[in-house]
Amino acid sequence: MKLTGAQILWECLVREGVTEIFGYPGGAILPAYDAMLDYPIRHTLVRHEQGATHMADGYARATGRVGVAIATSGPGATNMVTGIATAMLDSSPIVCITGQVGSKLIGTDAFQEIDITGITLPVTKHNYLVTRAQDVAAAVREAFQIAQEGRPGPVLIDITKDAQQSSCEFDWDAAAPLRRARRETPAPADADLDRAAALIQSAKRPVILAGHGVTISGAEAALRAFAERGNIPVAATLLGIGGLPASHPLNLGMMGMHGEAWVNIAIQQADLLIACGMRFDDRVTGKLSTYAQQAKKIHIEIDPSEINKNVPVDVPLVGDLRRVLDRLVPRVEAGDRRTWLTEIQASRGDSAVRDIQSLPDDGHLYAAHVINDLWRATREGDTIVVTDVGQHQMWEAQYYHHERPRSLITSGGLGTMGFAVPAAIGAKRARPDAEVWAVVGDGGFQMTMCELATAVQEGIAIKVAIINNGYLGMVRQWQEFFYERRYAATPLSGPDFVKLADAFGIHSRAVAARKDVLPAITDARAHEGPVVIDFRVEQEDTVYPMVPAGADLHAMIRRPNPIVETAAD
Ligand SMILES: Cc1cc2nc3c(=O)[nH]c(=O)nc-3n(C[C@H](O)[C@H](O)[C@H](O)COP(=O)(O)OP(=O)(O)OC[C@H]3O[C@@H](n4cnc5c(N)ncnc54)[C@H](O)[C@@H]3O)c2cc1C
Ligand SMILES: Cc1ncc(C[n+]2csc(CCOP(=O)(O)OP(=O)(O)O)c2C)c(N)n1
Ligand SMILES: [Mg+2]
Repeated sequence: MKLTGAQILWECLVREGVTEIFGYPGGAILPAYDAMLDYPIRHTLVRHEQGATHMADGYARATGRVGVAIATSGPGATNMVTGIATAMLDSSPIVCITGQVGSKLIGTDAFQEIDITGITLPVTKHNYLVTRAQDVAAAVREAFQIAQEGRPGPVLIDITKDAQQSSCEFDWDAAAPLRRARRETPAPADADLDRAAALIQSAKRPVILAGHGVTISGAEAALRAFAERGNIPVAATLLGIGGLPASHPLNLGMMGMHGEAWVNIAIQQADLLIACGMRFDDRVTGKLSTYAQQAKKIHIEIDPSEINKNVPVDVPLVGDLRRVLDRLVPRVEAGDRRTWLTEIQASRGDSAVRDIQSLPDDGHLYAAHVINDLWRATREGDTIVVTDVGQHQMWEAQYYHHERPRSLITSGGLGTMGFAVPAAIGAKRARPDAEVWAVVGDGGFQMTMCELATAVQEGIAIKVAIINNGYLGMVRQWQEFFYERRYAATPLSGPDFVKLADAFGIHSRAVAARKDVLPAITDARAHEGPVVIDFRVEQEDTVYPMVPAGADLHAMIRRPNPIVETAAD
């Protein structure tokens, strides 16, 4: 059958199972937009192409399926770069499609011509410049395979206008990925699994480090079986949260820069670390030369380039986490680690007295209260929280106790402010039955708040909780600790967010007292459409504990004990 390149694009996307796409039109992608009307795909018109990429990313993280974004050439394409990099750093499978000027014009500085494959080379897993209609199908099929296989990530397909317009014979089967025949997923040898099992057997103070790979590989049940069989406590990275239910007795909580003190102490005292689908980010390890020095290390990881990258390991197990655990767990003998678990429990008690939740009410509204109440109100339901980047992101990780995988969506590696609102829209598109909350700072909200118009136009009922502290709070915190409180460019004003939401046609209210938090959340949940709540929280609150960048993991700055911080602090 003869089709245009534009038709082939949609034909292939539909066959890849795509039903939702996020994008913004323009001249170089117009043939594709025109053809789109004849295919069963719902298009969400964004307000900025960065939003389209974060929506595709939110869609992907909520489901594990590939999210798709589309934009025109030049500025449309460059606006996508931040979202593509965000997906790259967090191993999120998205496919981005951009229009390109006609193939004969390439290299002439034509109107809206930009070398987007060149620009995105370091932030994509792979990218394509397609200049002929007959190459569209193979590029799309291969892109979907590459985005998902092994360690997932973003792929970009740049299609010239003439490739979209000209026609050729469409043959789906002939376009099956050939050049890059599906690579065998690596698998560790039995002997290595036996070595790992022997290390686990002899360990008295082991800790499992659960990362994003747990969810990516669907290894939640295997992880739980592993932990329970060996009686091994589990610490999570920020992106590993939800891999084991927060309420599971072996779940310690988050590790790293803003991880719980008892978790970091346990890691520093461990005699064995079993890293499961995590990449020893610097936010996780602190200073490498003093990181878990007494511990042997087992690293289960699909990407061989991660092995020995930051932390030297004793037994690398390269492969898909779920499959590796399925082979490892039967080799692990039941372990009695009561002494170790009791020791950890003791340091947990020490932290609890410092917790802001346990401190007497001083009349101030703290972000921790807001997050904790949000958790209380939504914990029974099917709730996804999408956070932005900053202090509120860390408080969310500390005070919202996630029971299920994919219930926290957050930008970890690139730390992209402006992520939350569009990613929440994408997550809601992917999981319309779930309740989706964006927890966002007043700074990050102002970066992509234009996407509220998208939510309204498309009827996407996200709930937005602005943690409004009048500061670029996380940077202010660094200035407080490390720059003698010289607050250069961190005090931040904003519009009246309630009036702003009103102008968008969005239900909204402001909350400044602790007693009003739950009623506002209840009201938002009862409201059918999108909602914005402006939580006016303590301005100079601090995320504790904090491992200063590059410091020893155990050298945490702790919340002063037991003094309550005051507004003057
Ligand atoms: C302000 C701020 C503060 C932060 N503070 C902290 C903090 O205190 N603590 C913290 O943990 N993080 C923190 N982060 C996040 C941190 O920067 C990293 O993003 C995070 O630690 C990465 O977690 P990860 O290694 O589990 O996930 P990723 O970076 O997504 O890595 C996943 C790993 O799993 C592997 N993998 C993928 N699929 C599979 C599979 N099928 N089988 C096996 N392996 C697989 C990948 O190859 C990769 O190596 C912070 C971020 C910000 C913005
Ligand atoms: C796009 C982008 N620019 C700058 C930063 C650096 N940065 C990290 S956290 C932060 C402050 C965020 O402020 P806000 O959104 O109000 O959240 P808060 O920390 O106050 O909760 C900044 C500027 C970033 N992560 N992303
Ligand atoms: Mg702020």
